[in-house]
Amino acid sequence: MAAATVVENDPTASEGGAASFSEPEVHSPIWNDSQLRKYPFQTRPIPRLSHTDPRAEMLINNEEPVVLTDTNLVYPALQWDIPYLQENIGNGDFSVYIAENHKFLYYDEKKMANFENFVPKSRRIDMKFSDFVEKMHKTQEEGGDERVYLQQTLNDTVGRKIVVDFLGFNWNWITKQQSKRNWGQLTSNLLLIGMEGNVTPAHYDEQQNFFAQIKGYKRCILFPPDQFECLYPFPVHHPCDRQSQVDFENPDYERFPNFKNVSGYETVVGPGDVLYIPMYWWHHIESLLSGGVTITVNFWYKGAPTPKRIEYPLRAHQKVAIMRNIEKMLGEALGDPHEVGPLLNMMIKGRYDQGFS
Ligand SMILES: O=C(O)CCC(=O)C(=O)O
Repeated sequence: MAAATVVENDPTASEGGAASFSEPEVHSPIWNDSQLRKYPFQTRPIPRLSHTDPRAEMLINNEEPVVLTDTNLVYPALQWDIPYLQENIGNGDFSVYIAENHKFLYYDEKKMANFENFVPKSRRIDMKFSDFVEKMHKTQEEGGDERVYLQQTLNDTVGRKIVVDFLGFNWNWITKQQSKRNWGQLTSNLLLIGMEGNVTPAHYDEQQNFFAQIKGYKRCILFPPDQFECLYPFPVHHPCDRQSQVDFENPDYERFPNFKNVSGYETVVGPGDVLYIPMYWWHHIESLLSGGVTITVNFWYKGAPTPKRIEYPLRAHQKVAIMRNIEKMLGEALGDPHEVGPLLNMMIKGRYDQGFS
């Protein structure tokens, strides 16, 4: 699997297609290239490993992505489908995003006051689960561009069977992962129920993530934090903070020339797979085309506290954290987020952007 444009579902690879460290196994293909969107950059496969393989431990320790194929992390949830959830998920409210097309660019509603001209391309509506299912079926039948995506933190409104399934997750394994690396608390489990073809555009999170696939197949393209310059995140005060400004399907190379140098890692996860998405790693996630509904539950953990002794040179993700803090401090000091850019430009232009003789 060398390029995002020529990804092959290698039938000799372990289930899901992406070959790397795995022993050859014979499986009939479960997805094919035609179900993957086409992008103009190269990728390498993310290793697929058993959770008992020492190489998997090493990758997580180094904060590099890996797909774990046999954690049983969400084993009881592998029976979840729309009818089962409709029966058992309870009568709580669910956040459902409705987008004008397949791209669900996240935005922080709290930051919308900073950018009054910002017009989101999706809207969030709270609805009951049965209304979501009805809306999803209707959207599918209509066959237009509009899509829906349920993204709701699991909470105590869920029914008894879901609670029992949740308690049956492999907490033993995941809690060991957390404590071994001195990660902070589990902050949330986000339940994602998406339509085929839905895309979550590239962004990074400030949390460690075990991304557990339950139903259907998702292609996950990741970029390390040192590709910040290729991915052009929105300013910190913008509602789309942490999201790339680049439209992968139609990149504007004049505005974003370094996007030509971007190079990723990718995999397709299926039921039972758990992808480790390290904190500050960019991720673009798409439910396969013509692949049916997808269901995922993620496990977001706070990162480890800053070590008492800082080691130099700093790592790329630490520099990203520094840049974020500078943007935030300047926004506060200047009293207006719109003054951050001009001040940074004044500080840099002709001084730090030309090299020194
Ligand atoms: O699955 C998706 O569409 C997005 C999930 C995501 O961005 C995350 O778990 O951090």
